Amino acid sequence: MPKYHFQKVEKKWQIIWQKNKIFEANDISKKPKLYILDMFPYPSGAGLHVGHLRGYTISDVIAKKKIMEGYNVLHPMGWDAFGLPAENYAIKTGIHPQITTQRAIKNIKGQLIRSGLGYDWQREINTSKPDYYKFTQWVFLKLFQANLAYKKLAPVNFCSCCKTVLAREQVIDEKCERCSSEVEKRELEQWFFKITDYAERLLKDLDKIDWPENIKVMQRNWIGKSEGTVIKFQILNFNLQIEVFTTRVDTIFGCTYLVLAPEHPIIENLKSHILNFKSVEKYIKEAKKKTEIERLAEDKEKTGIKLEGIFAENPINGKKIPVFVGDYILIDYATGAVMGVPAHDQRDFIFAKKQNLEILEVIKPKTGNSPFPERAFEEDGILINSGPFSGLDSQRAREEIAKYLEKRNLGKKAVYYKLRDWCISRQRYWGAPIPIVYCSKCGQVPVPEKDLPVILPKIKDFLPTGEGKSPLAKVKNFVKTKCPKCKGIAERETDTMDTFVCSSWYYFRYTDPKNEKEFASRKKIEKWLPVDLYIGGAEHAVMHLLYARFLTKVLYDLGYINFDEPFLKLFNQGTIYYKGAKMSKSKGNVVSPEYIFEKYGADTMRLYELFMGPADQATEWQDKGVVGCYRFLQKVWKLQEKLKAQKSKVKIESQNLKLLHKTIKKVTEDIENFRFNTAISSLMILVNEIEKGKQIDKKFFENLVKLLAPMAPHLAEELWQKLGHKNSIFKEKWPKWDEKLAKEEMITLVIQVNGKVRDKIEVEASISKEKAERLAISREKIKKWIKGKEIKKVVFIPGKLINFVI
Ligand code: ANZ
Ligand code: ZN
Repeated sequence: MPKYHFQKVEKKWQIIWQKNKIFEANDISKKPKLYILDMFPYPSGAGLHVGHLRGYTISDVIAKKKIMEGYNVLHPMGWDAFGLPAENYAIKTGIHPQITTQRAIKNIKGQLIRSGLGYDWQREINTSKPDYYKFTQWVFLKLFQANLAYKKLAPVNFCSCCKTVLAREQVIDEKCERCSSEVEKRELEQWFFKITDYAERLLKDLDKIDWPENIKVMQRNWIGKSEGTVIKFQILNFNLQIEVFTTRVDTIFGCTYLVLAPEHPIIENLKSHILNFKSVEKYIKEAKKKTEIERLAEDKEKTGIKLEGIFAENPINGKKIPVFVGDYILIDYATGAVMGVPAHDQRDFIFAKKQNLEILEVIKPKTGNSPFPERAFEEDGILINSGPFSGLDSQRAREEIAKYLEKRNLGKKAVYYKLRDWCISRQRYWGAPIPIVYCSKCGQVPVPEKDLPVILPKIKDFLPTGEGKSPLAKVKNFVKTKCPKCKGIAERETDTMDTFVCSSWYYFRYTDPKNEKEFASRKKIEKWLPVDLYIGGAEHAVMHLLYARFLTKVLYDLGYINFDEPFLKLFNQGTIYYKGAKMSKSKGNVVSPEYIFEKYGADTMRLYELFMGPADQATEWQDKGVVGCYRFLQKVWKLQEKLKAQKSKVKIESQNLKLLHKTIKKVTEDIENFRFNTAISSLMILVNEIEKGKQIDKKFFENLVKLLAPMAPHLAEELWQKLGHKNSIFKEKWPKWDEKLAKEEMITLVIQVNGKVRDKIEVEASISKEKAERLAISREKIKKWIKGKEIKKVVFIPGKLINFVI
């Protein structure tokens, strides 16, 4: 029997698909549209390993099935080509990032094509090309014009090894995400996008999208909405006030001191009256060096220094209280000052013990005992020692006290968000230049749209400078320019944009990738967007996914688009592990797709990626599993040989027909619900069944091939051709099932206790032992017999009876 020569066959179909535009989207077709999007990769020199291919395989199977179901599918791919990984790789090898990126793209594109992934390569985009970043710069201008982009001096997280500013998200455990060096705090002029203006909408609109709950929770936490009260504390003997923000105004009678952030401006005003200012100044200087994460770390001691000679007044009872500076108070959250309530906040409790401050209990638990005075009692309860508010419960007290303060103009309700504005400045070469010009007369002048793109000059010396300046600052003929307004001599901004800006709008560009005038035409945007299904790794839970949502809302507000959420449905594929660790180049435990292509073929790889476990769960790659999938495909191939050798036409036996329709139903629904592994299992059962029969029905076999096509497209095409068809199988209709035939047969299951019939139930014929047991135990008639008794054994005869031995 001739073997299946997958290598030749796979190559052959990859060429035919490309030539016949089988997987290209149609801008004018009247068929219902579907936009299925993968998170685009950054072109790393290392290429892809089989772990990367899991998500791509999943989206590809869905896209292919949807094409067969009659949808006009947009399934594009491109390159997130700017940024640190590409640049670091270039720095390491000494070759210009443009060249290394180009090489990496060529390599990865080859890997994707060899995987049989059906992308519309006509729409390929590359964020590092001028025709793309022209519109990244346009996006910047739109935000600038809308007052959503601004520059300010800001303390930033700086990595002295990568020589660049890092976003808050790129700092992990006080270390740089990329190189693991310690992160420092520095003050630099930075560009920001005002994402904080959108905090409430970013939060609220999570309710209208179909995303995994864990990702929504992460976004909610990241946005961090907090409702509370701002209270004004008078500074004694000065006409100055300190505003604090608290979520626990019910504890105000227990406030025995205040703490200010080291950067709080009032310290400067009080300078000459602070008796120990020298020590205070020293403390502040030290604090500014630390990173935010260091300052907030739970396990770190909360330090502070008293402002000698300064006192404030608690507005609720006129109590005179001391004021401290403490580095665990952040200047850029809420008001940058807090009231200390040591009896009801553990952090304050430790602080007060250390500083020998008064600790006043003002909340008792409703029931049970308080952990106070061993530690702070942090929950809601009943107020005590709180004047007229004593006896109220915390929630009521918060309302009443807020009202009381508000009436006297001493406080008001307030809402704050943890979310910060998005710092988009990078002092790096490999990014889109920020389209701003500085003129001594006109100040910050945006580059006019007609002058875009501001081309990133091709330079040899692309190493970071380390002074907090971009390498572009060294390129004289880039920096020197004319002011767009007054035509006088001016200088360009030399920072480039965070690559998350490039990837915050790329899904628009696929709809109209060659448009030179607009980021995408309105017509094409409205044809394709929003994205119906977005697939990628859960590591993008906050940054990319939040920035993309933000940008979509901005473009919506500016009237460019008519929807305000970019991704209707999100799916995160599970991580692949190998030899006990997450598969990754740095751990040295990668399986290269090339190895699988050569030895087993792309279809085997695809099938295994899908079969290895539930698609959204982490799974271990097993070499044995790959072999199993390979054998399965060979078996399917052999069926075709058998069919060919057979002379007479056969009719399918009715049992098999039922199985076929059940399988069609199952595979269809399973793919719809990302249950690829069970879809494949049912195909395996079907194949075994066909194999058992003496003869094979052609129509029957054709249906099997169609069901297999999205997962093993090369084999399916080849079989389809061998079955005598001229067209690609992806031009065929997805099989339909007959509900009557697909219906589970029902049987009467007898339930016995100690061999005596006690009940009967109608169940599906294929019921498992576990399910039968669960059902049987829940029956009233059975409960009566087994209640309080130990079940020693359960006998199950499929399709007939279940017997409990007690
Ligand atoms: C008094 C109090 C008593 C507090 C108590 C808590 C418990 P969220 O918004 O949920 O994180 N806080 C306010 N501003 C701060 C800043 N800039 N830096 C550090 N901490 C700050 O919690 C708000 C609470 O965090 C506020 O409520 C304040 O401490 C602290 F029994 O005020 B609380
Ligand atoms: Zn000017």
